[in-house]
Amino acid sequence: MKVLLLLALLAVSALAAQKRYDGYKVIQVKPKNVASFNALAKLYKEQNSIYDFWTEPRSLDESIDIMVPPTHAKEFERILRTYNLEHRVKIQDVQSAIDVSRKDQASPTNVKDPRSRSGSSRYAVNWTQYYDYTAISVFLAQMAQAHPDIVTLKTIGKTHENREMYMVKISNTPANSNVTKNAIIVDGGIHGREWISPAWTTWLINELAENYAAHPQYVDNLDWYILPAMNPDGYVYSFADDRLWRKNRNPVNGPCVGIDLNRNFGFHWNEGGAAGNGCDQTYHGPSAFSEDESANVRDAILSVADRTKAYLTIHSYGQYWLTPWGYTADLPEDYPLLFDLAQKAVNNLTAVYGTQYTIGSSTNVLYVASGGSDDWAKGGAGIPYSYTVELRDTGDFGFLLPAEQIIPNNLELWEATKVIAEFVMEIVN
Ligand code: 0X9
Ligand code: ZN
Repeated sequence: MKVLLLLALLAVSALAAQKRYDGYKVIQVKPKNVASFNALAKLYKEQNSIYDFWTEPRSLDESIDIMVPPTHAKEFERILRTYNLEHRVKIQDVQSAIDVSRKDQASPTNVKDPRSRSGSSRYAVNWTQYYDYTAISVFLAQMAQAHPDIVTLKTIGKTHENREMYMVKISNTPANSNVTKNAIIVDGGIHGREWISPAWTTWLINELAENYAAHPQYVDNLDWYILPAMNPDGYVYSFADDRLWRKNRNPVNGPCVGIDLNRNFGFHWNEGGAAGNGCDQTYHGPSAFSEDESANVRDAILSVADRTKAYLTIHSYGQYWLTPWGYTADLPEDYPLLFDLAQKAVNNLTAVYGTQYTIGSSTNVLYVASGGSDDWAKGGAGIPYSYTVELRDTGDFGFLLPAEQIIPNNLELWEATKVIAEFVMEIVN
């Protein structure tokens, strides 16, 4: 009895320590003319540490989701009135939405017995909930142990807070053979709050390894390198302290913590769409690859880049299949090829449940944002087919995507991934 009470108290105090979002609203706004677009772009540029732009200003007529704190509700209403902005409240109270989504979060992993709470499941994660970084790490070790013939777990370095970062190699090419297969890199979790992303990368590992027999061609003809969570500190912080945390946890800039790792990669770094202010959500950091996490990912990718034909970096949300470049509106020379493959992948994705994705270069579909891992993968590491994929949804839940959507999301994304895999298999060097 005493133990139960203690556990309950611990759970309550853990919740109490978390950042709260009482009275915060997510409001969808549609700028209809240049003046209102500019006003929102200015707000984004100058006050994005106050207003959290869940989606960033794109262009006229494209709606934006902005999280407005209660302290600035009046000011925001004034802006809406001044510009006569069309708007809709998407989330009435962010804290209530977070509370509802708690059921989607598996209880913290008991390190001694990570399987204790998942009951029937053989492994530490089972995609009916979102799992913490410990469970993910245990799951990776379990996969390597269960499938030593095809799964190799490699540590690629440590995070700022000293957590291990992992890369999973899925391959049945014997180490001593001189066969060289084309490779695909898939990574996820660069932004802490985008939980659906590691929920996909772990599923993909399971699909390739555990379900190998259902489709052996994808492993027989390719090597896969999967980095399931590129920002472990941010992910852990999002679980334990602040559900909506995006950046890493390096306190490099005075009172404000964190660098946006997807502005820290070294290809046209700091050439637009990245903030110089450390308090901003898109702070690019003091220099390219200044962060342990981005430097580790860079080195891991470079170690296999020569054989790698496709790079998929998985984010949420918005349902976009994006090509480089993110630093300029110019298109890469081979854009028609990238677009064509993306189109085939998205067609197969949509065929599953009708989910629509928008395809295009990230600057043209979204906004300029330099220092992204996708741009560097193509421009720096020379991987031709580099894509950022923004998963479900289009903003009904945003980052708080209910866990019951994990499996449908993954099943449709698997169809798209198979298209990429089949294409990469056929590329002759
Ligand atoms: O802004 C980002 O980093 C990505 N969107 S998110 O809402 N998940 O943060 C898009 C990145 C697209 N790629 C580049 N701009 N290079
Ligand atoms: Zn993201």
